[in-house]
Amino acid sequence: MESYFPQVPRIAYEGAKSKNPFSFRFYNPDEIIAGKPMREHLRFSLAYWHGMCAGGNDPFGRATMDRSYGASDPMQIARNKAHAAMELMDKLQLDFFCFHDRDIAPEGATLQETNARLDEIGQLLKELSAEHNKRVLWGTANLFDNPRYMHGAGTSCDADVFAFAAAQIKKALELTVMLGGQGYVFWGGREGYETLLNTDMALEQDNMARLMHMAVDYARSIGFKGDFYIEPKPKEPTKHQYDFDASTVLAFLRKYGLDKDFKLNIEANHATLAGHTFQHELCVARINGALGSIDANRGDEQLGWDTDQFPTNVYDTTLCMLEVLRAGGFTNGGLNFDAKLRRASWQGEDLFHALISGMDGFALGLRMALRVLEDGRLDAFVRERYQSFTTGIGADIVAGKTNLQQLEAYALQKGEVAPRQSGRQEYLENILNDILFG
Ligand code: XLS
Ligand code: CA
Ligand code: CA
Repeated sequence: MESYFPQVPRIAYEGAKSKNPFSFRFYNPDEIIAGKPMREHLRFSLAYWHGMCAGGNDPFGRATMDRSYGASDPMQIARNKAHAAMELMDKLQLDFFCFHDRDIAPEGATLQETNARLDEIGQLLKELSAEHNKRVLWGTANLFDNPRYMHGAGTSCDADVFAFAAAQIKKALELTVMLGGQGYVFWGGREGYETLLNTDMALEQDNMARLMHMAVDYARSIGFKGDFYIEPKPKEPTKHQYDFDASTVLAFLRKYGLDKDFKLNIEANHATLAGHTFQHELCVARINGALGSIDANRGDEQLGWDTDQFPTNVYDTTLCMLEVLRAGGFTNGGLNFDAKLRRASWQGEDLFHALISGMDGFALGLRMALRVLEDGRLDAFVRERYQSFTTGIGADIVAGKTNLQQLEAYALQKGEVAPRQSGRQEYLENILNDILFG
């Protein structure tokens, strides 16, 4: 069989001392830690769009990477790309992939032609996935690239565009189900606004919810058992995106009665664009029972846009995996590398270096998060900090047994109250370093 990455061997675990760039130093897929294999804790996924399609183009320049897979006809490129994706995933021991409809097959001149192309490549991916033992983590529809979506898709001012988007979602759901997908993502590409001077925000949000309800109804009717996700992002491409952050999305889901079917897909770079830490967004999702899946990447501290870099910051991966462990691990979700190569990393092997760095970054994060839990000092500190809510008046407050009159009586009798503890942030940060590096 033709190889698309002949220069790269299968990547195996060689341990932390390995200097072989084509090896894992921390990711040992079948190693059992905390009761299950690392691959089940992490559920790594290839993002088809970045991994197989993105060419390194930016607003100032054309593609620097060749993504033609030895073909020139767009459908032949799509077929070869599917084979190349399997080779890449096999070599990296990746079990899952995520895709947009437009990543796997090029749009045709009509919706009929586009759907026929999707049928062909969908069938090919189904056969290849069975042969290579790959699964779809989640599917989605690209409702932002085509100019028809310049005003949004589910939030467009044009009902015909809304209908077209619905048709695209229907097909993307069918593909997701056909490929055994365990999730379906709504990322509000252009679902937001540039100016309120031309925007009926109420109608746009009502319509978005209508579209999501239709998607749930249809998906369940064709046997989709997985989770729907909304992926929060505050801005870019629109000035304001309706799915601003985890809290905003939770309020939307509850307002429209979608919270039973939807969880959140939290992306690191989107969290920081919203002015939060990655850990904050994960924590908001977790404490609301809505931590579904994760788009694993990172931003750049000096840049205010979505740089989608591969995640190598071990503090971030550790704190992320702590949230995942506290949530009880993934069910249908996983860690999808929604990350792209820098424009100048253009050679075939660069994608492997990038994915190895991300996979090892998260494997190390998982190992460190488990160390944090085993060490116990951080958890013990937090427990102790809220100790006053476990007895006496605190326990009554938590049990819902108090009212303002009783608390006033308590306070009057108590007199002035002074804080009893220090927050000890610096001490705790040092403990974290001790756990990681000590
Ligand atoms: C873009 C988003 C997008 C979604 C899928 O910023 O991250 O790639 O994950 O449409
Ligand atoms: Ca994403
Ligand atoms: Ca992103």
